[in-house]
Amino acid sequence: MNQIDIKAKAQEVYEKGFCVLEAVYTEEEQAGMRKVLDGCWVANGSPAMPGFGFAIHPLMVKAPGCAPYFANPVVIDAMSEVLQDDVRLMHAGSRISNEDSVEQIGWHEHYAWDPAGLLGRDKVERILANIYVDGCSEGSGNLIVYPRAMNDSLGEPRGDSGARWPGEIVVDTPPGSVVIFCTALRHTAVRGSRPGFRHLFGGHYQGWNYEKPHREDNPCNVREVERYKEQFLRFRSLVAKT
Ligand SMILES: O=C(O)CCC(=O)C(=O)O
Ligand SMILES: [Fe+2]
Repeated sequence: MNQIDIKAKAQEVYEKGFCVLEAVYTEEEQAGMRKVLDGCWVANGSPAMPGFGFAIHPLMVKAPGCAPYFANPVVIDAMSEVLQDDVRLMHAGSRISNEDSVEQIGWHEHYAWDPAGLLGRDKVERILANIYVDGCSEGSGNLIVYPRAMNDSLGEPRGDSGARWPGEIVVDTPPGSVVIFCTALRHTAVRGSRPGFRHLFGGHYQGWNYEKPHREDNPCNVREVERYKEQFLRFRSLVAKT
């Protein structure tokens, strides 16, 4: 874990839109994350998962037990390097899917601001960091991205929403990995060959000094996480100004 070159990872986000932090959560942590997410699914009546799967938003309100897992120092340091600022959690959510879920979700991005802003920007202003509890693989289901450099124009989609695109990159990671990506990175995800749940959760992040609102911002600094803020200072730093 401590061999990860944070600066090189941040550079990858600037050059191709994403980077992978491999296996930054232990097996024990992975089991803990599954327990929290599955508990939320059960508490909601264990619904079937056609289409996109089971979405949990806002995660901090519906599954506050996820909060401690946001406090991963390697992930926070890498995000800080990308954002060139202290890191603030702006949105938290989860997607659980299984063999009943759609074979491929539609290609999309999360930029939401005027795409003209991409051309002249001097840093990546907002990122996602997805925790792939079960990894991203042929078995568990890959994340697929269309690479972009920081100042590339958003441009038109490279194909149909539900198709595979020439030039795409299939992301493959072991369990407990995190993928950090620019909100402007187009991505999709495919169903795995293995039956069972695929657990994903994570957040959108901005620097504390970059206050631009975004349509996906959701409440993170909520009553449900008060206890975790006291217990986990790195988590606190994500949701409360120090
Ligand atoms: O399921 C995935 O790997 C990606 C889900 C997604 O679109 C996202 O987290 O923004
Ligand atoms: Fe997405």
